[in-house]
Amino acid sequence: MRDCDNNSGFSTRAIHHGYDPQSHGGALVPPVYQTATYAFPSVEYGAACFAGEEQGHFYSRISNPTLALLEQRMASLEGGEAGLALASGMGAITSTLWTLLRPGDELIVGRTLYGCTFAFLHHGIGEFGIKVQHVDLNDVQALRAAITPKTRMIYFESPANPTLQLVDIAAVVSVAREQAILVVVDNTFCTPYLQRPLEIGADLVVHSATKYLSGHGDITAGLVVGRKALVDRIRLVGLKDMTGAVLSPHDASLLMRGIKTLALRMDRHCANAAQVAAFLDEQAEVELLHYPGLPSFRQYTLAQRQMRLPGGMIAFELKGGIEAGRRFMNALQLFSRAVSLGDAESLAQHPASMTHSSYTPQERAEHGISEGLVRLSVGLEDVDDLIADIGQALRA
Ligand code: 7XF
Repeated sequence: MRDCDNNSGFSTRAIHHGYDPQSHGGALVPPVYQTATYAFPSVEYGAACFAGEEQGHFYSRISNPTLALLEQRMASLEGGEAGLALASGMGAITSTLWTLLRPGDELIVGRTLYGCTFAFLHHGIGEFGIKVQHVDLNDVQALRAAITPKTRMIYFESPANPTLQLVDIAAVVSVAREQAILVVVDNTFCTPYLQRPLEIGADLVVHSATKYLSGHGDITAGLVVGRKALVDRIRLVGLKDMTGAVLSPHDASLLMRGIKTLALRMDRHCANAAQVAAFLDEQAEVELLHYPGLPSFRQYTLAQRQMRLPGGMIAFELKGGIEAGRRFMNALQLFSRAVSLGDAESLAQHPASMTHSSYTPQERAEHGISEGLVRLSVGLEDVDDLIADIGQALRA
């Protein structure tokens, strides 16, 4: 085994953790185990695998060596005991919630969430006897008041998609611990390079690995990381029986390739976004600007404490509202008009008509998503070119 353990640095683990080329014919890059099933040496061995008495792989909907390496590596990067790879972020979220919640349970969630997570809660699991309650999680009094003996889980994003509002993870964990309530954090916007909720006391982290983790916009993938007992249950119930949202071995390999450069890319995303945000802050056309790295950001102090760097996402509104936002977006030449985030390419999208169109207009208003909001995923291009593009689009 190479000299890489959980005490090695973040990028060293992102590149080496869990893999020894000498155990694989010297192959520098981990092989892709492109197989759906596994040959058993005996009937007894196969039966023991199915009974959980043997640890071997027996069917790729449940486990696969390529995914196992990715899972182990991500667990190390998040500071968790175990990981589970899935076919998408929604696969990770739905497999987790279907596994850990029962009819009659109550679920407390953050005020603002990604559109399909919101849809799953209200039109999916919420219709199966689970009560879903949105709470401003930065109001500890309100959180305490919302908790009942049936509260099983608190679930949130920080920063939230698309408003970038933060949740004080330590404060939520301290309330949840008093009552043995699970805390699940969607860490998609940060990745473990910027924020590690498990180290603050959360029970599970979920990811859309479609975003920064893979980093190149060429796969959809999801991850769950946390305590082994919980992750094992999500694998054997949520993934195996309820969603079947298994990641392909080839996509697991692409995801590991992306993770190797995560720290480098995140540093650049954050540096570029900080300069784009500073530029937007000076423009007369900009009415409201949300970027955790600006001193004017309402939760700037929390951002400084909780996130290593302020991230690559920016949300803003123009003085002319939705119409001005539309004109601005249509005039962009270097930024692509596209949903998703965390790619090398800079992206601009309109949450109300795109990522958060599964909310009704009234729901968007209640959850703090204004109709004119524009969301930028600042990519890895030269920042002067990005600023020039935004400048010309604002004048258009
Ligand atoms: O199933 P996916 O891999 O697309 O991940 C779902 C998901 C989960 N959590 C957060 C915080 C997310 O942002 C997403 C996906 N969001 C994309 C976006 O906001 O652009 C989806 C494009 S519709």
